[in-house]
Amino acid sequence: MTQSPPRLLQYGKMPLPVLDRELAAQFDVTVLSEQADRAGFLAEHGAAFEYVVTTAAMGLPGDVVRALPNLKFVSSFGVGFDALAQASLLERGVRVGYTPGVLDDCVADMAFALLLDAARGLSAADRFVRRGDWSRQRFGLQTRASGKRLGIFGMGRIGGTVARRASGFDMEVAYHNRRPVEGSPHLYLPSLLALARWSDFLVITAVAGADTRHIVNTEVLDALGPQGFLVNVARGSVVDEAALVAALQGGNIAGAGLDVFEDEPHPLPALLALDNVVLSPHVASGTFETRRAMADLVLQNLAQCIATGQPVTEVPWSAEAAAARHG
Ligand code: 8YV
Repeated sequence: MTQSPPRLLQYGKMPLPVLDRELAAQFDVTVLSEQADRAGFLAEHGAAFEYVVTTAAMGLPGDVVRALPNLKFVSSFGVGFDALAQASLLERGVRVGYTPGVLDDCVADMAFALLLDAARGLSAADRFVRRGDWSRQRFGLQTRASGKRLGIFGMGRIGGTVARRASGFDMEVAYHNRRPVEGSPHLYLPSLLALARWSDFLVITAVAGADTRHIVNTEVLDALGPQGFLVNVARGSVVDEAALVAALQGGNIAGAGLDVFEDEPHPLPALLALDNVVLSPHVASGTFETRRAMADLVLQNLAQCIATGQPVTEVPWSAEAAAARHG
């Protein structure tokens, strides 16, 4: 007799349909978001699931974790883990896999795309041509990017990849992190404020969490100054979006490029009316190649965790949180 495939709770649809199909081919899948009565379904069937798949964007709330008494492993599609219910997962000793490394290049590429677009007004220029304005007037002069100062807040894998891109643009790089990165050739500045003061372009690649929430505030934006540009490819929560709107409206900074927002998919309406900000719908990792690599890692993490109890790439919860881990 053939063994039946393990049951898998998919929190919602994956960002690439082929992964939905691959999961359905290997597991007995239930998609929670497709259940009319989510709480009722969990109350009745929660104990049947040991494995869950979700994404960094969808996350996994504590009430779902608590409704799955036999949960052993969560495989998350994405590198961010701020939307996963850390306390409930750690308390229950649930292992969590995620997809670091494979998206660094595409996220860094997107940081540069936003930086160049914001500096050179590319999206605004595109609108200008399409409106037919070119036959009536000249497009205004923009800001040079090459040779300028690039500040990176969060010098992890993605920050380091952004720094490598910068050398092709002859940019000087400095960064701020919780602590200096050993062996980094770049200037370490002791605070985000000092980094903002130093930077022409400030790129945010920091991990989101309670300690970085709204850390890019009015004071930091004022320090970046009227010639400065902000680029955010991390999480919307790191930037006080209302303060950013005020800074863009008042000319306190020159412009911004944003892939992430505080309340996705709802950027503050005031942002939509501004020509000095470039908006993209949280797609920094959204290439065929990178999403495929992320999908592969989601599947590998599941397979290895089922076989050995240990994912290939496990979420590095903070040291304090891990120390409090039970089980
Ligand atoms: C994901 C992301 O594509 O990896 C992350 O943390 O935010 C994105 O790369 C997204 O979460 C998938 O839904």
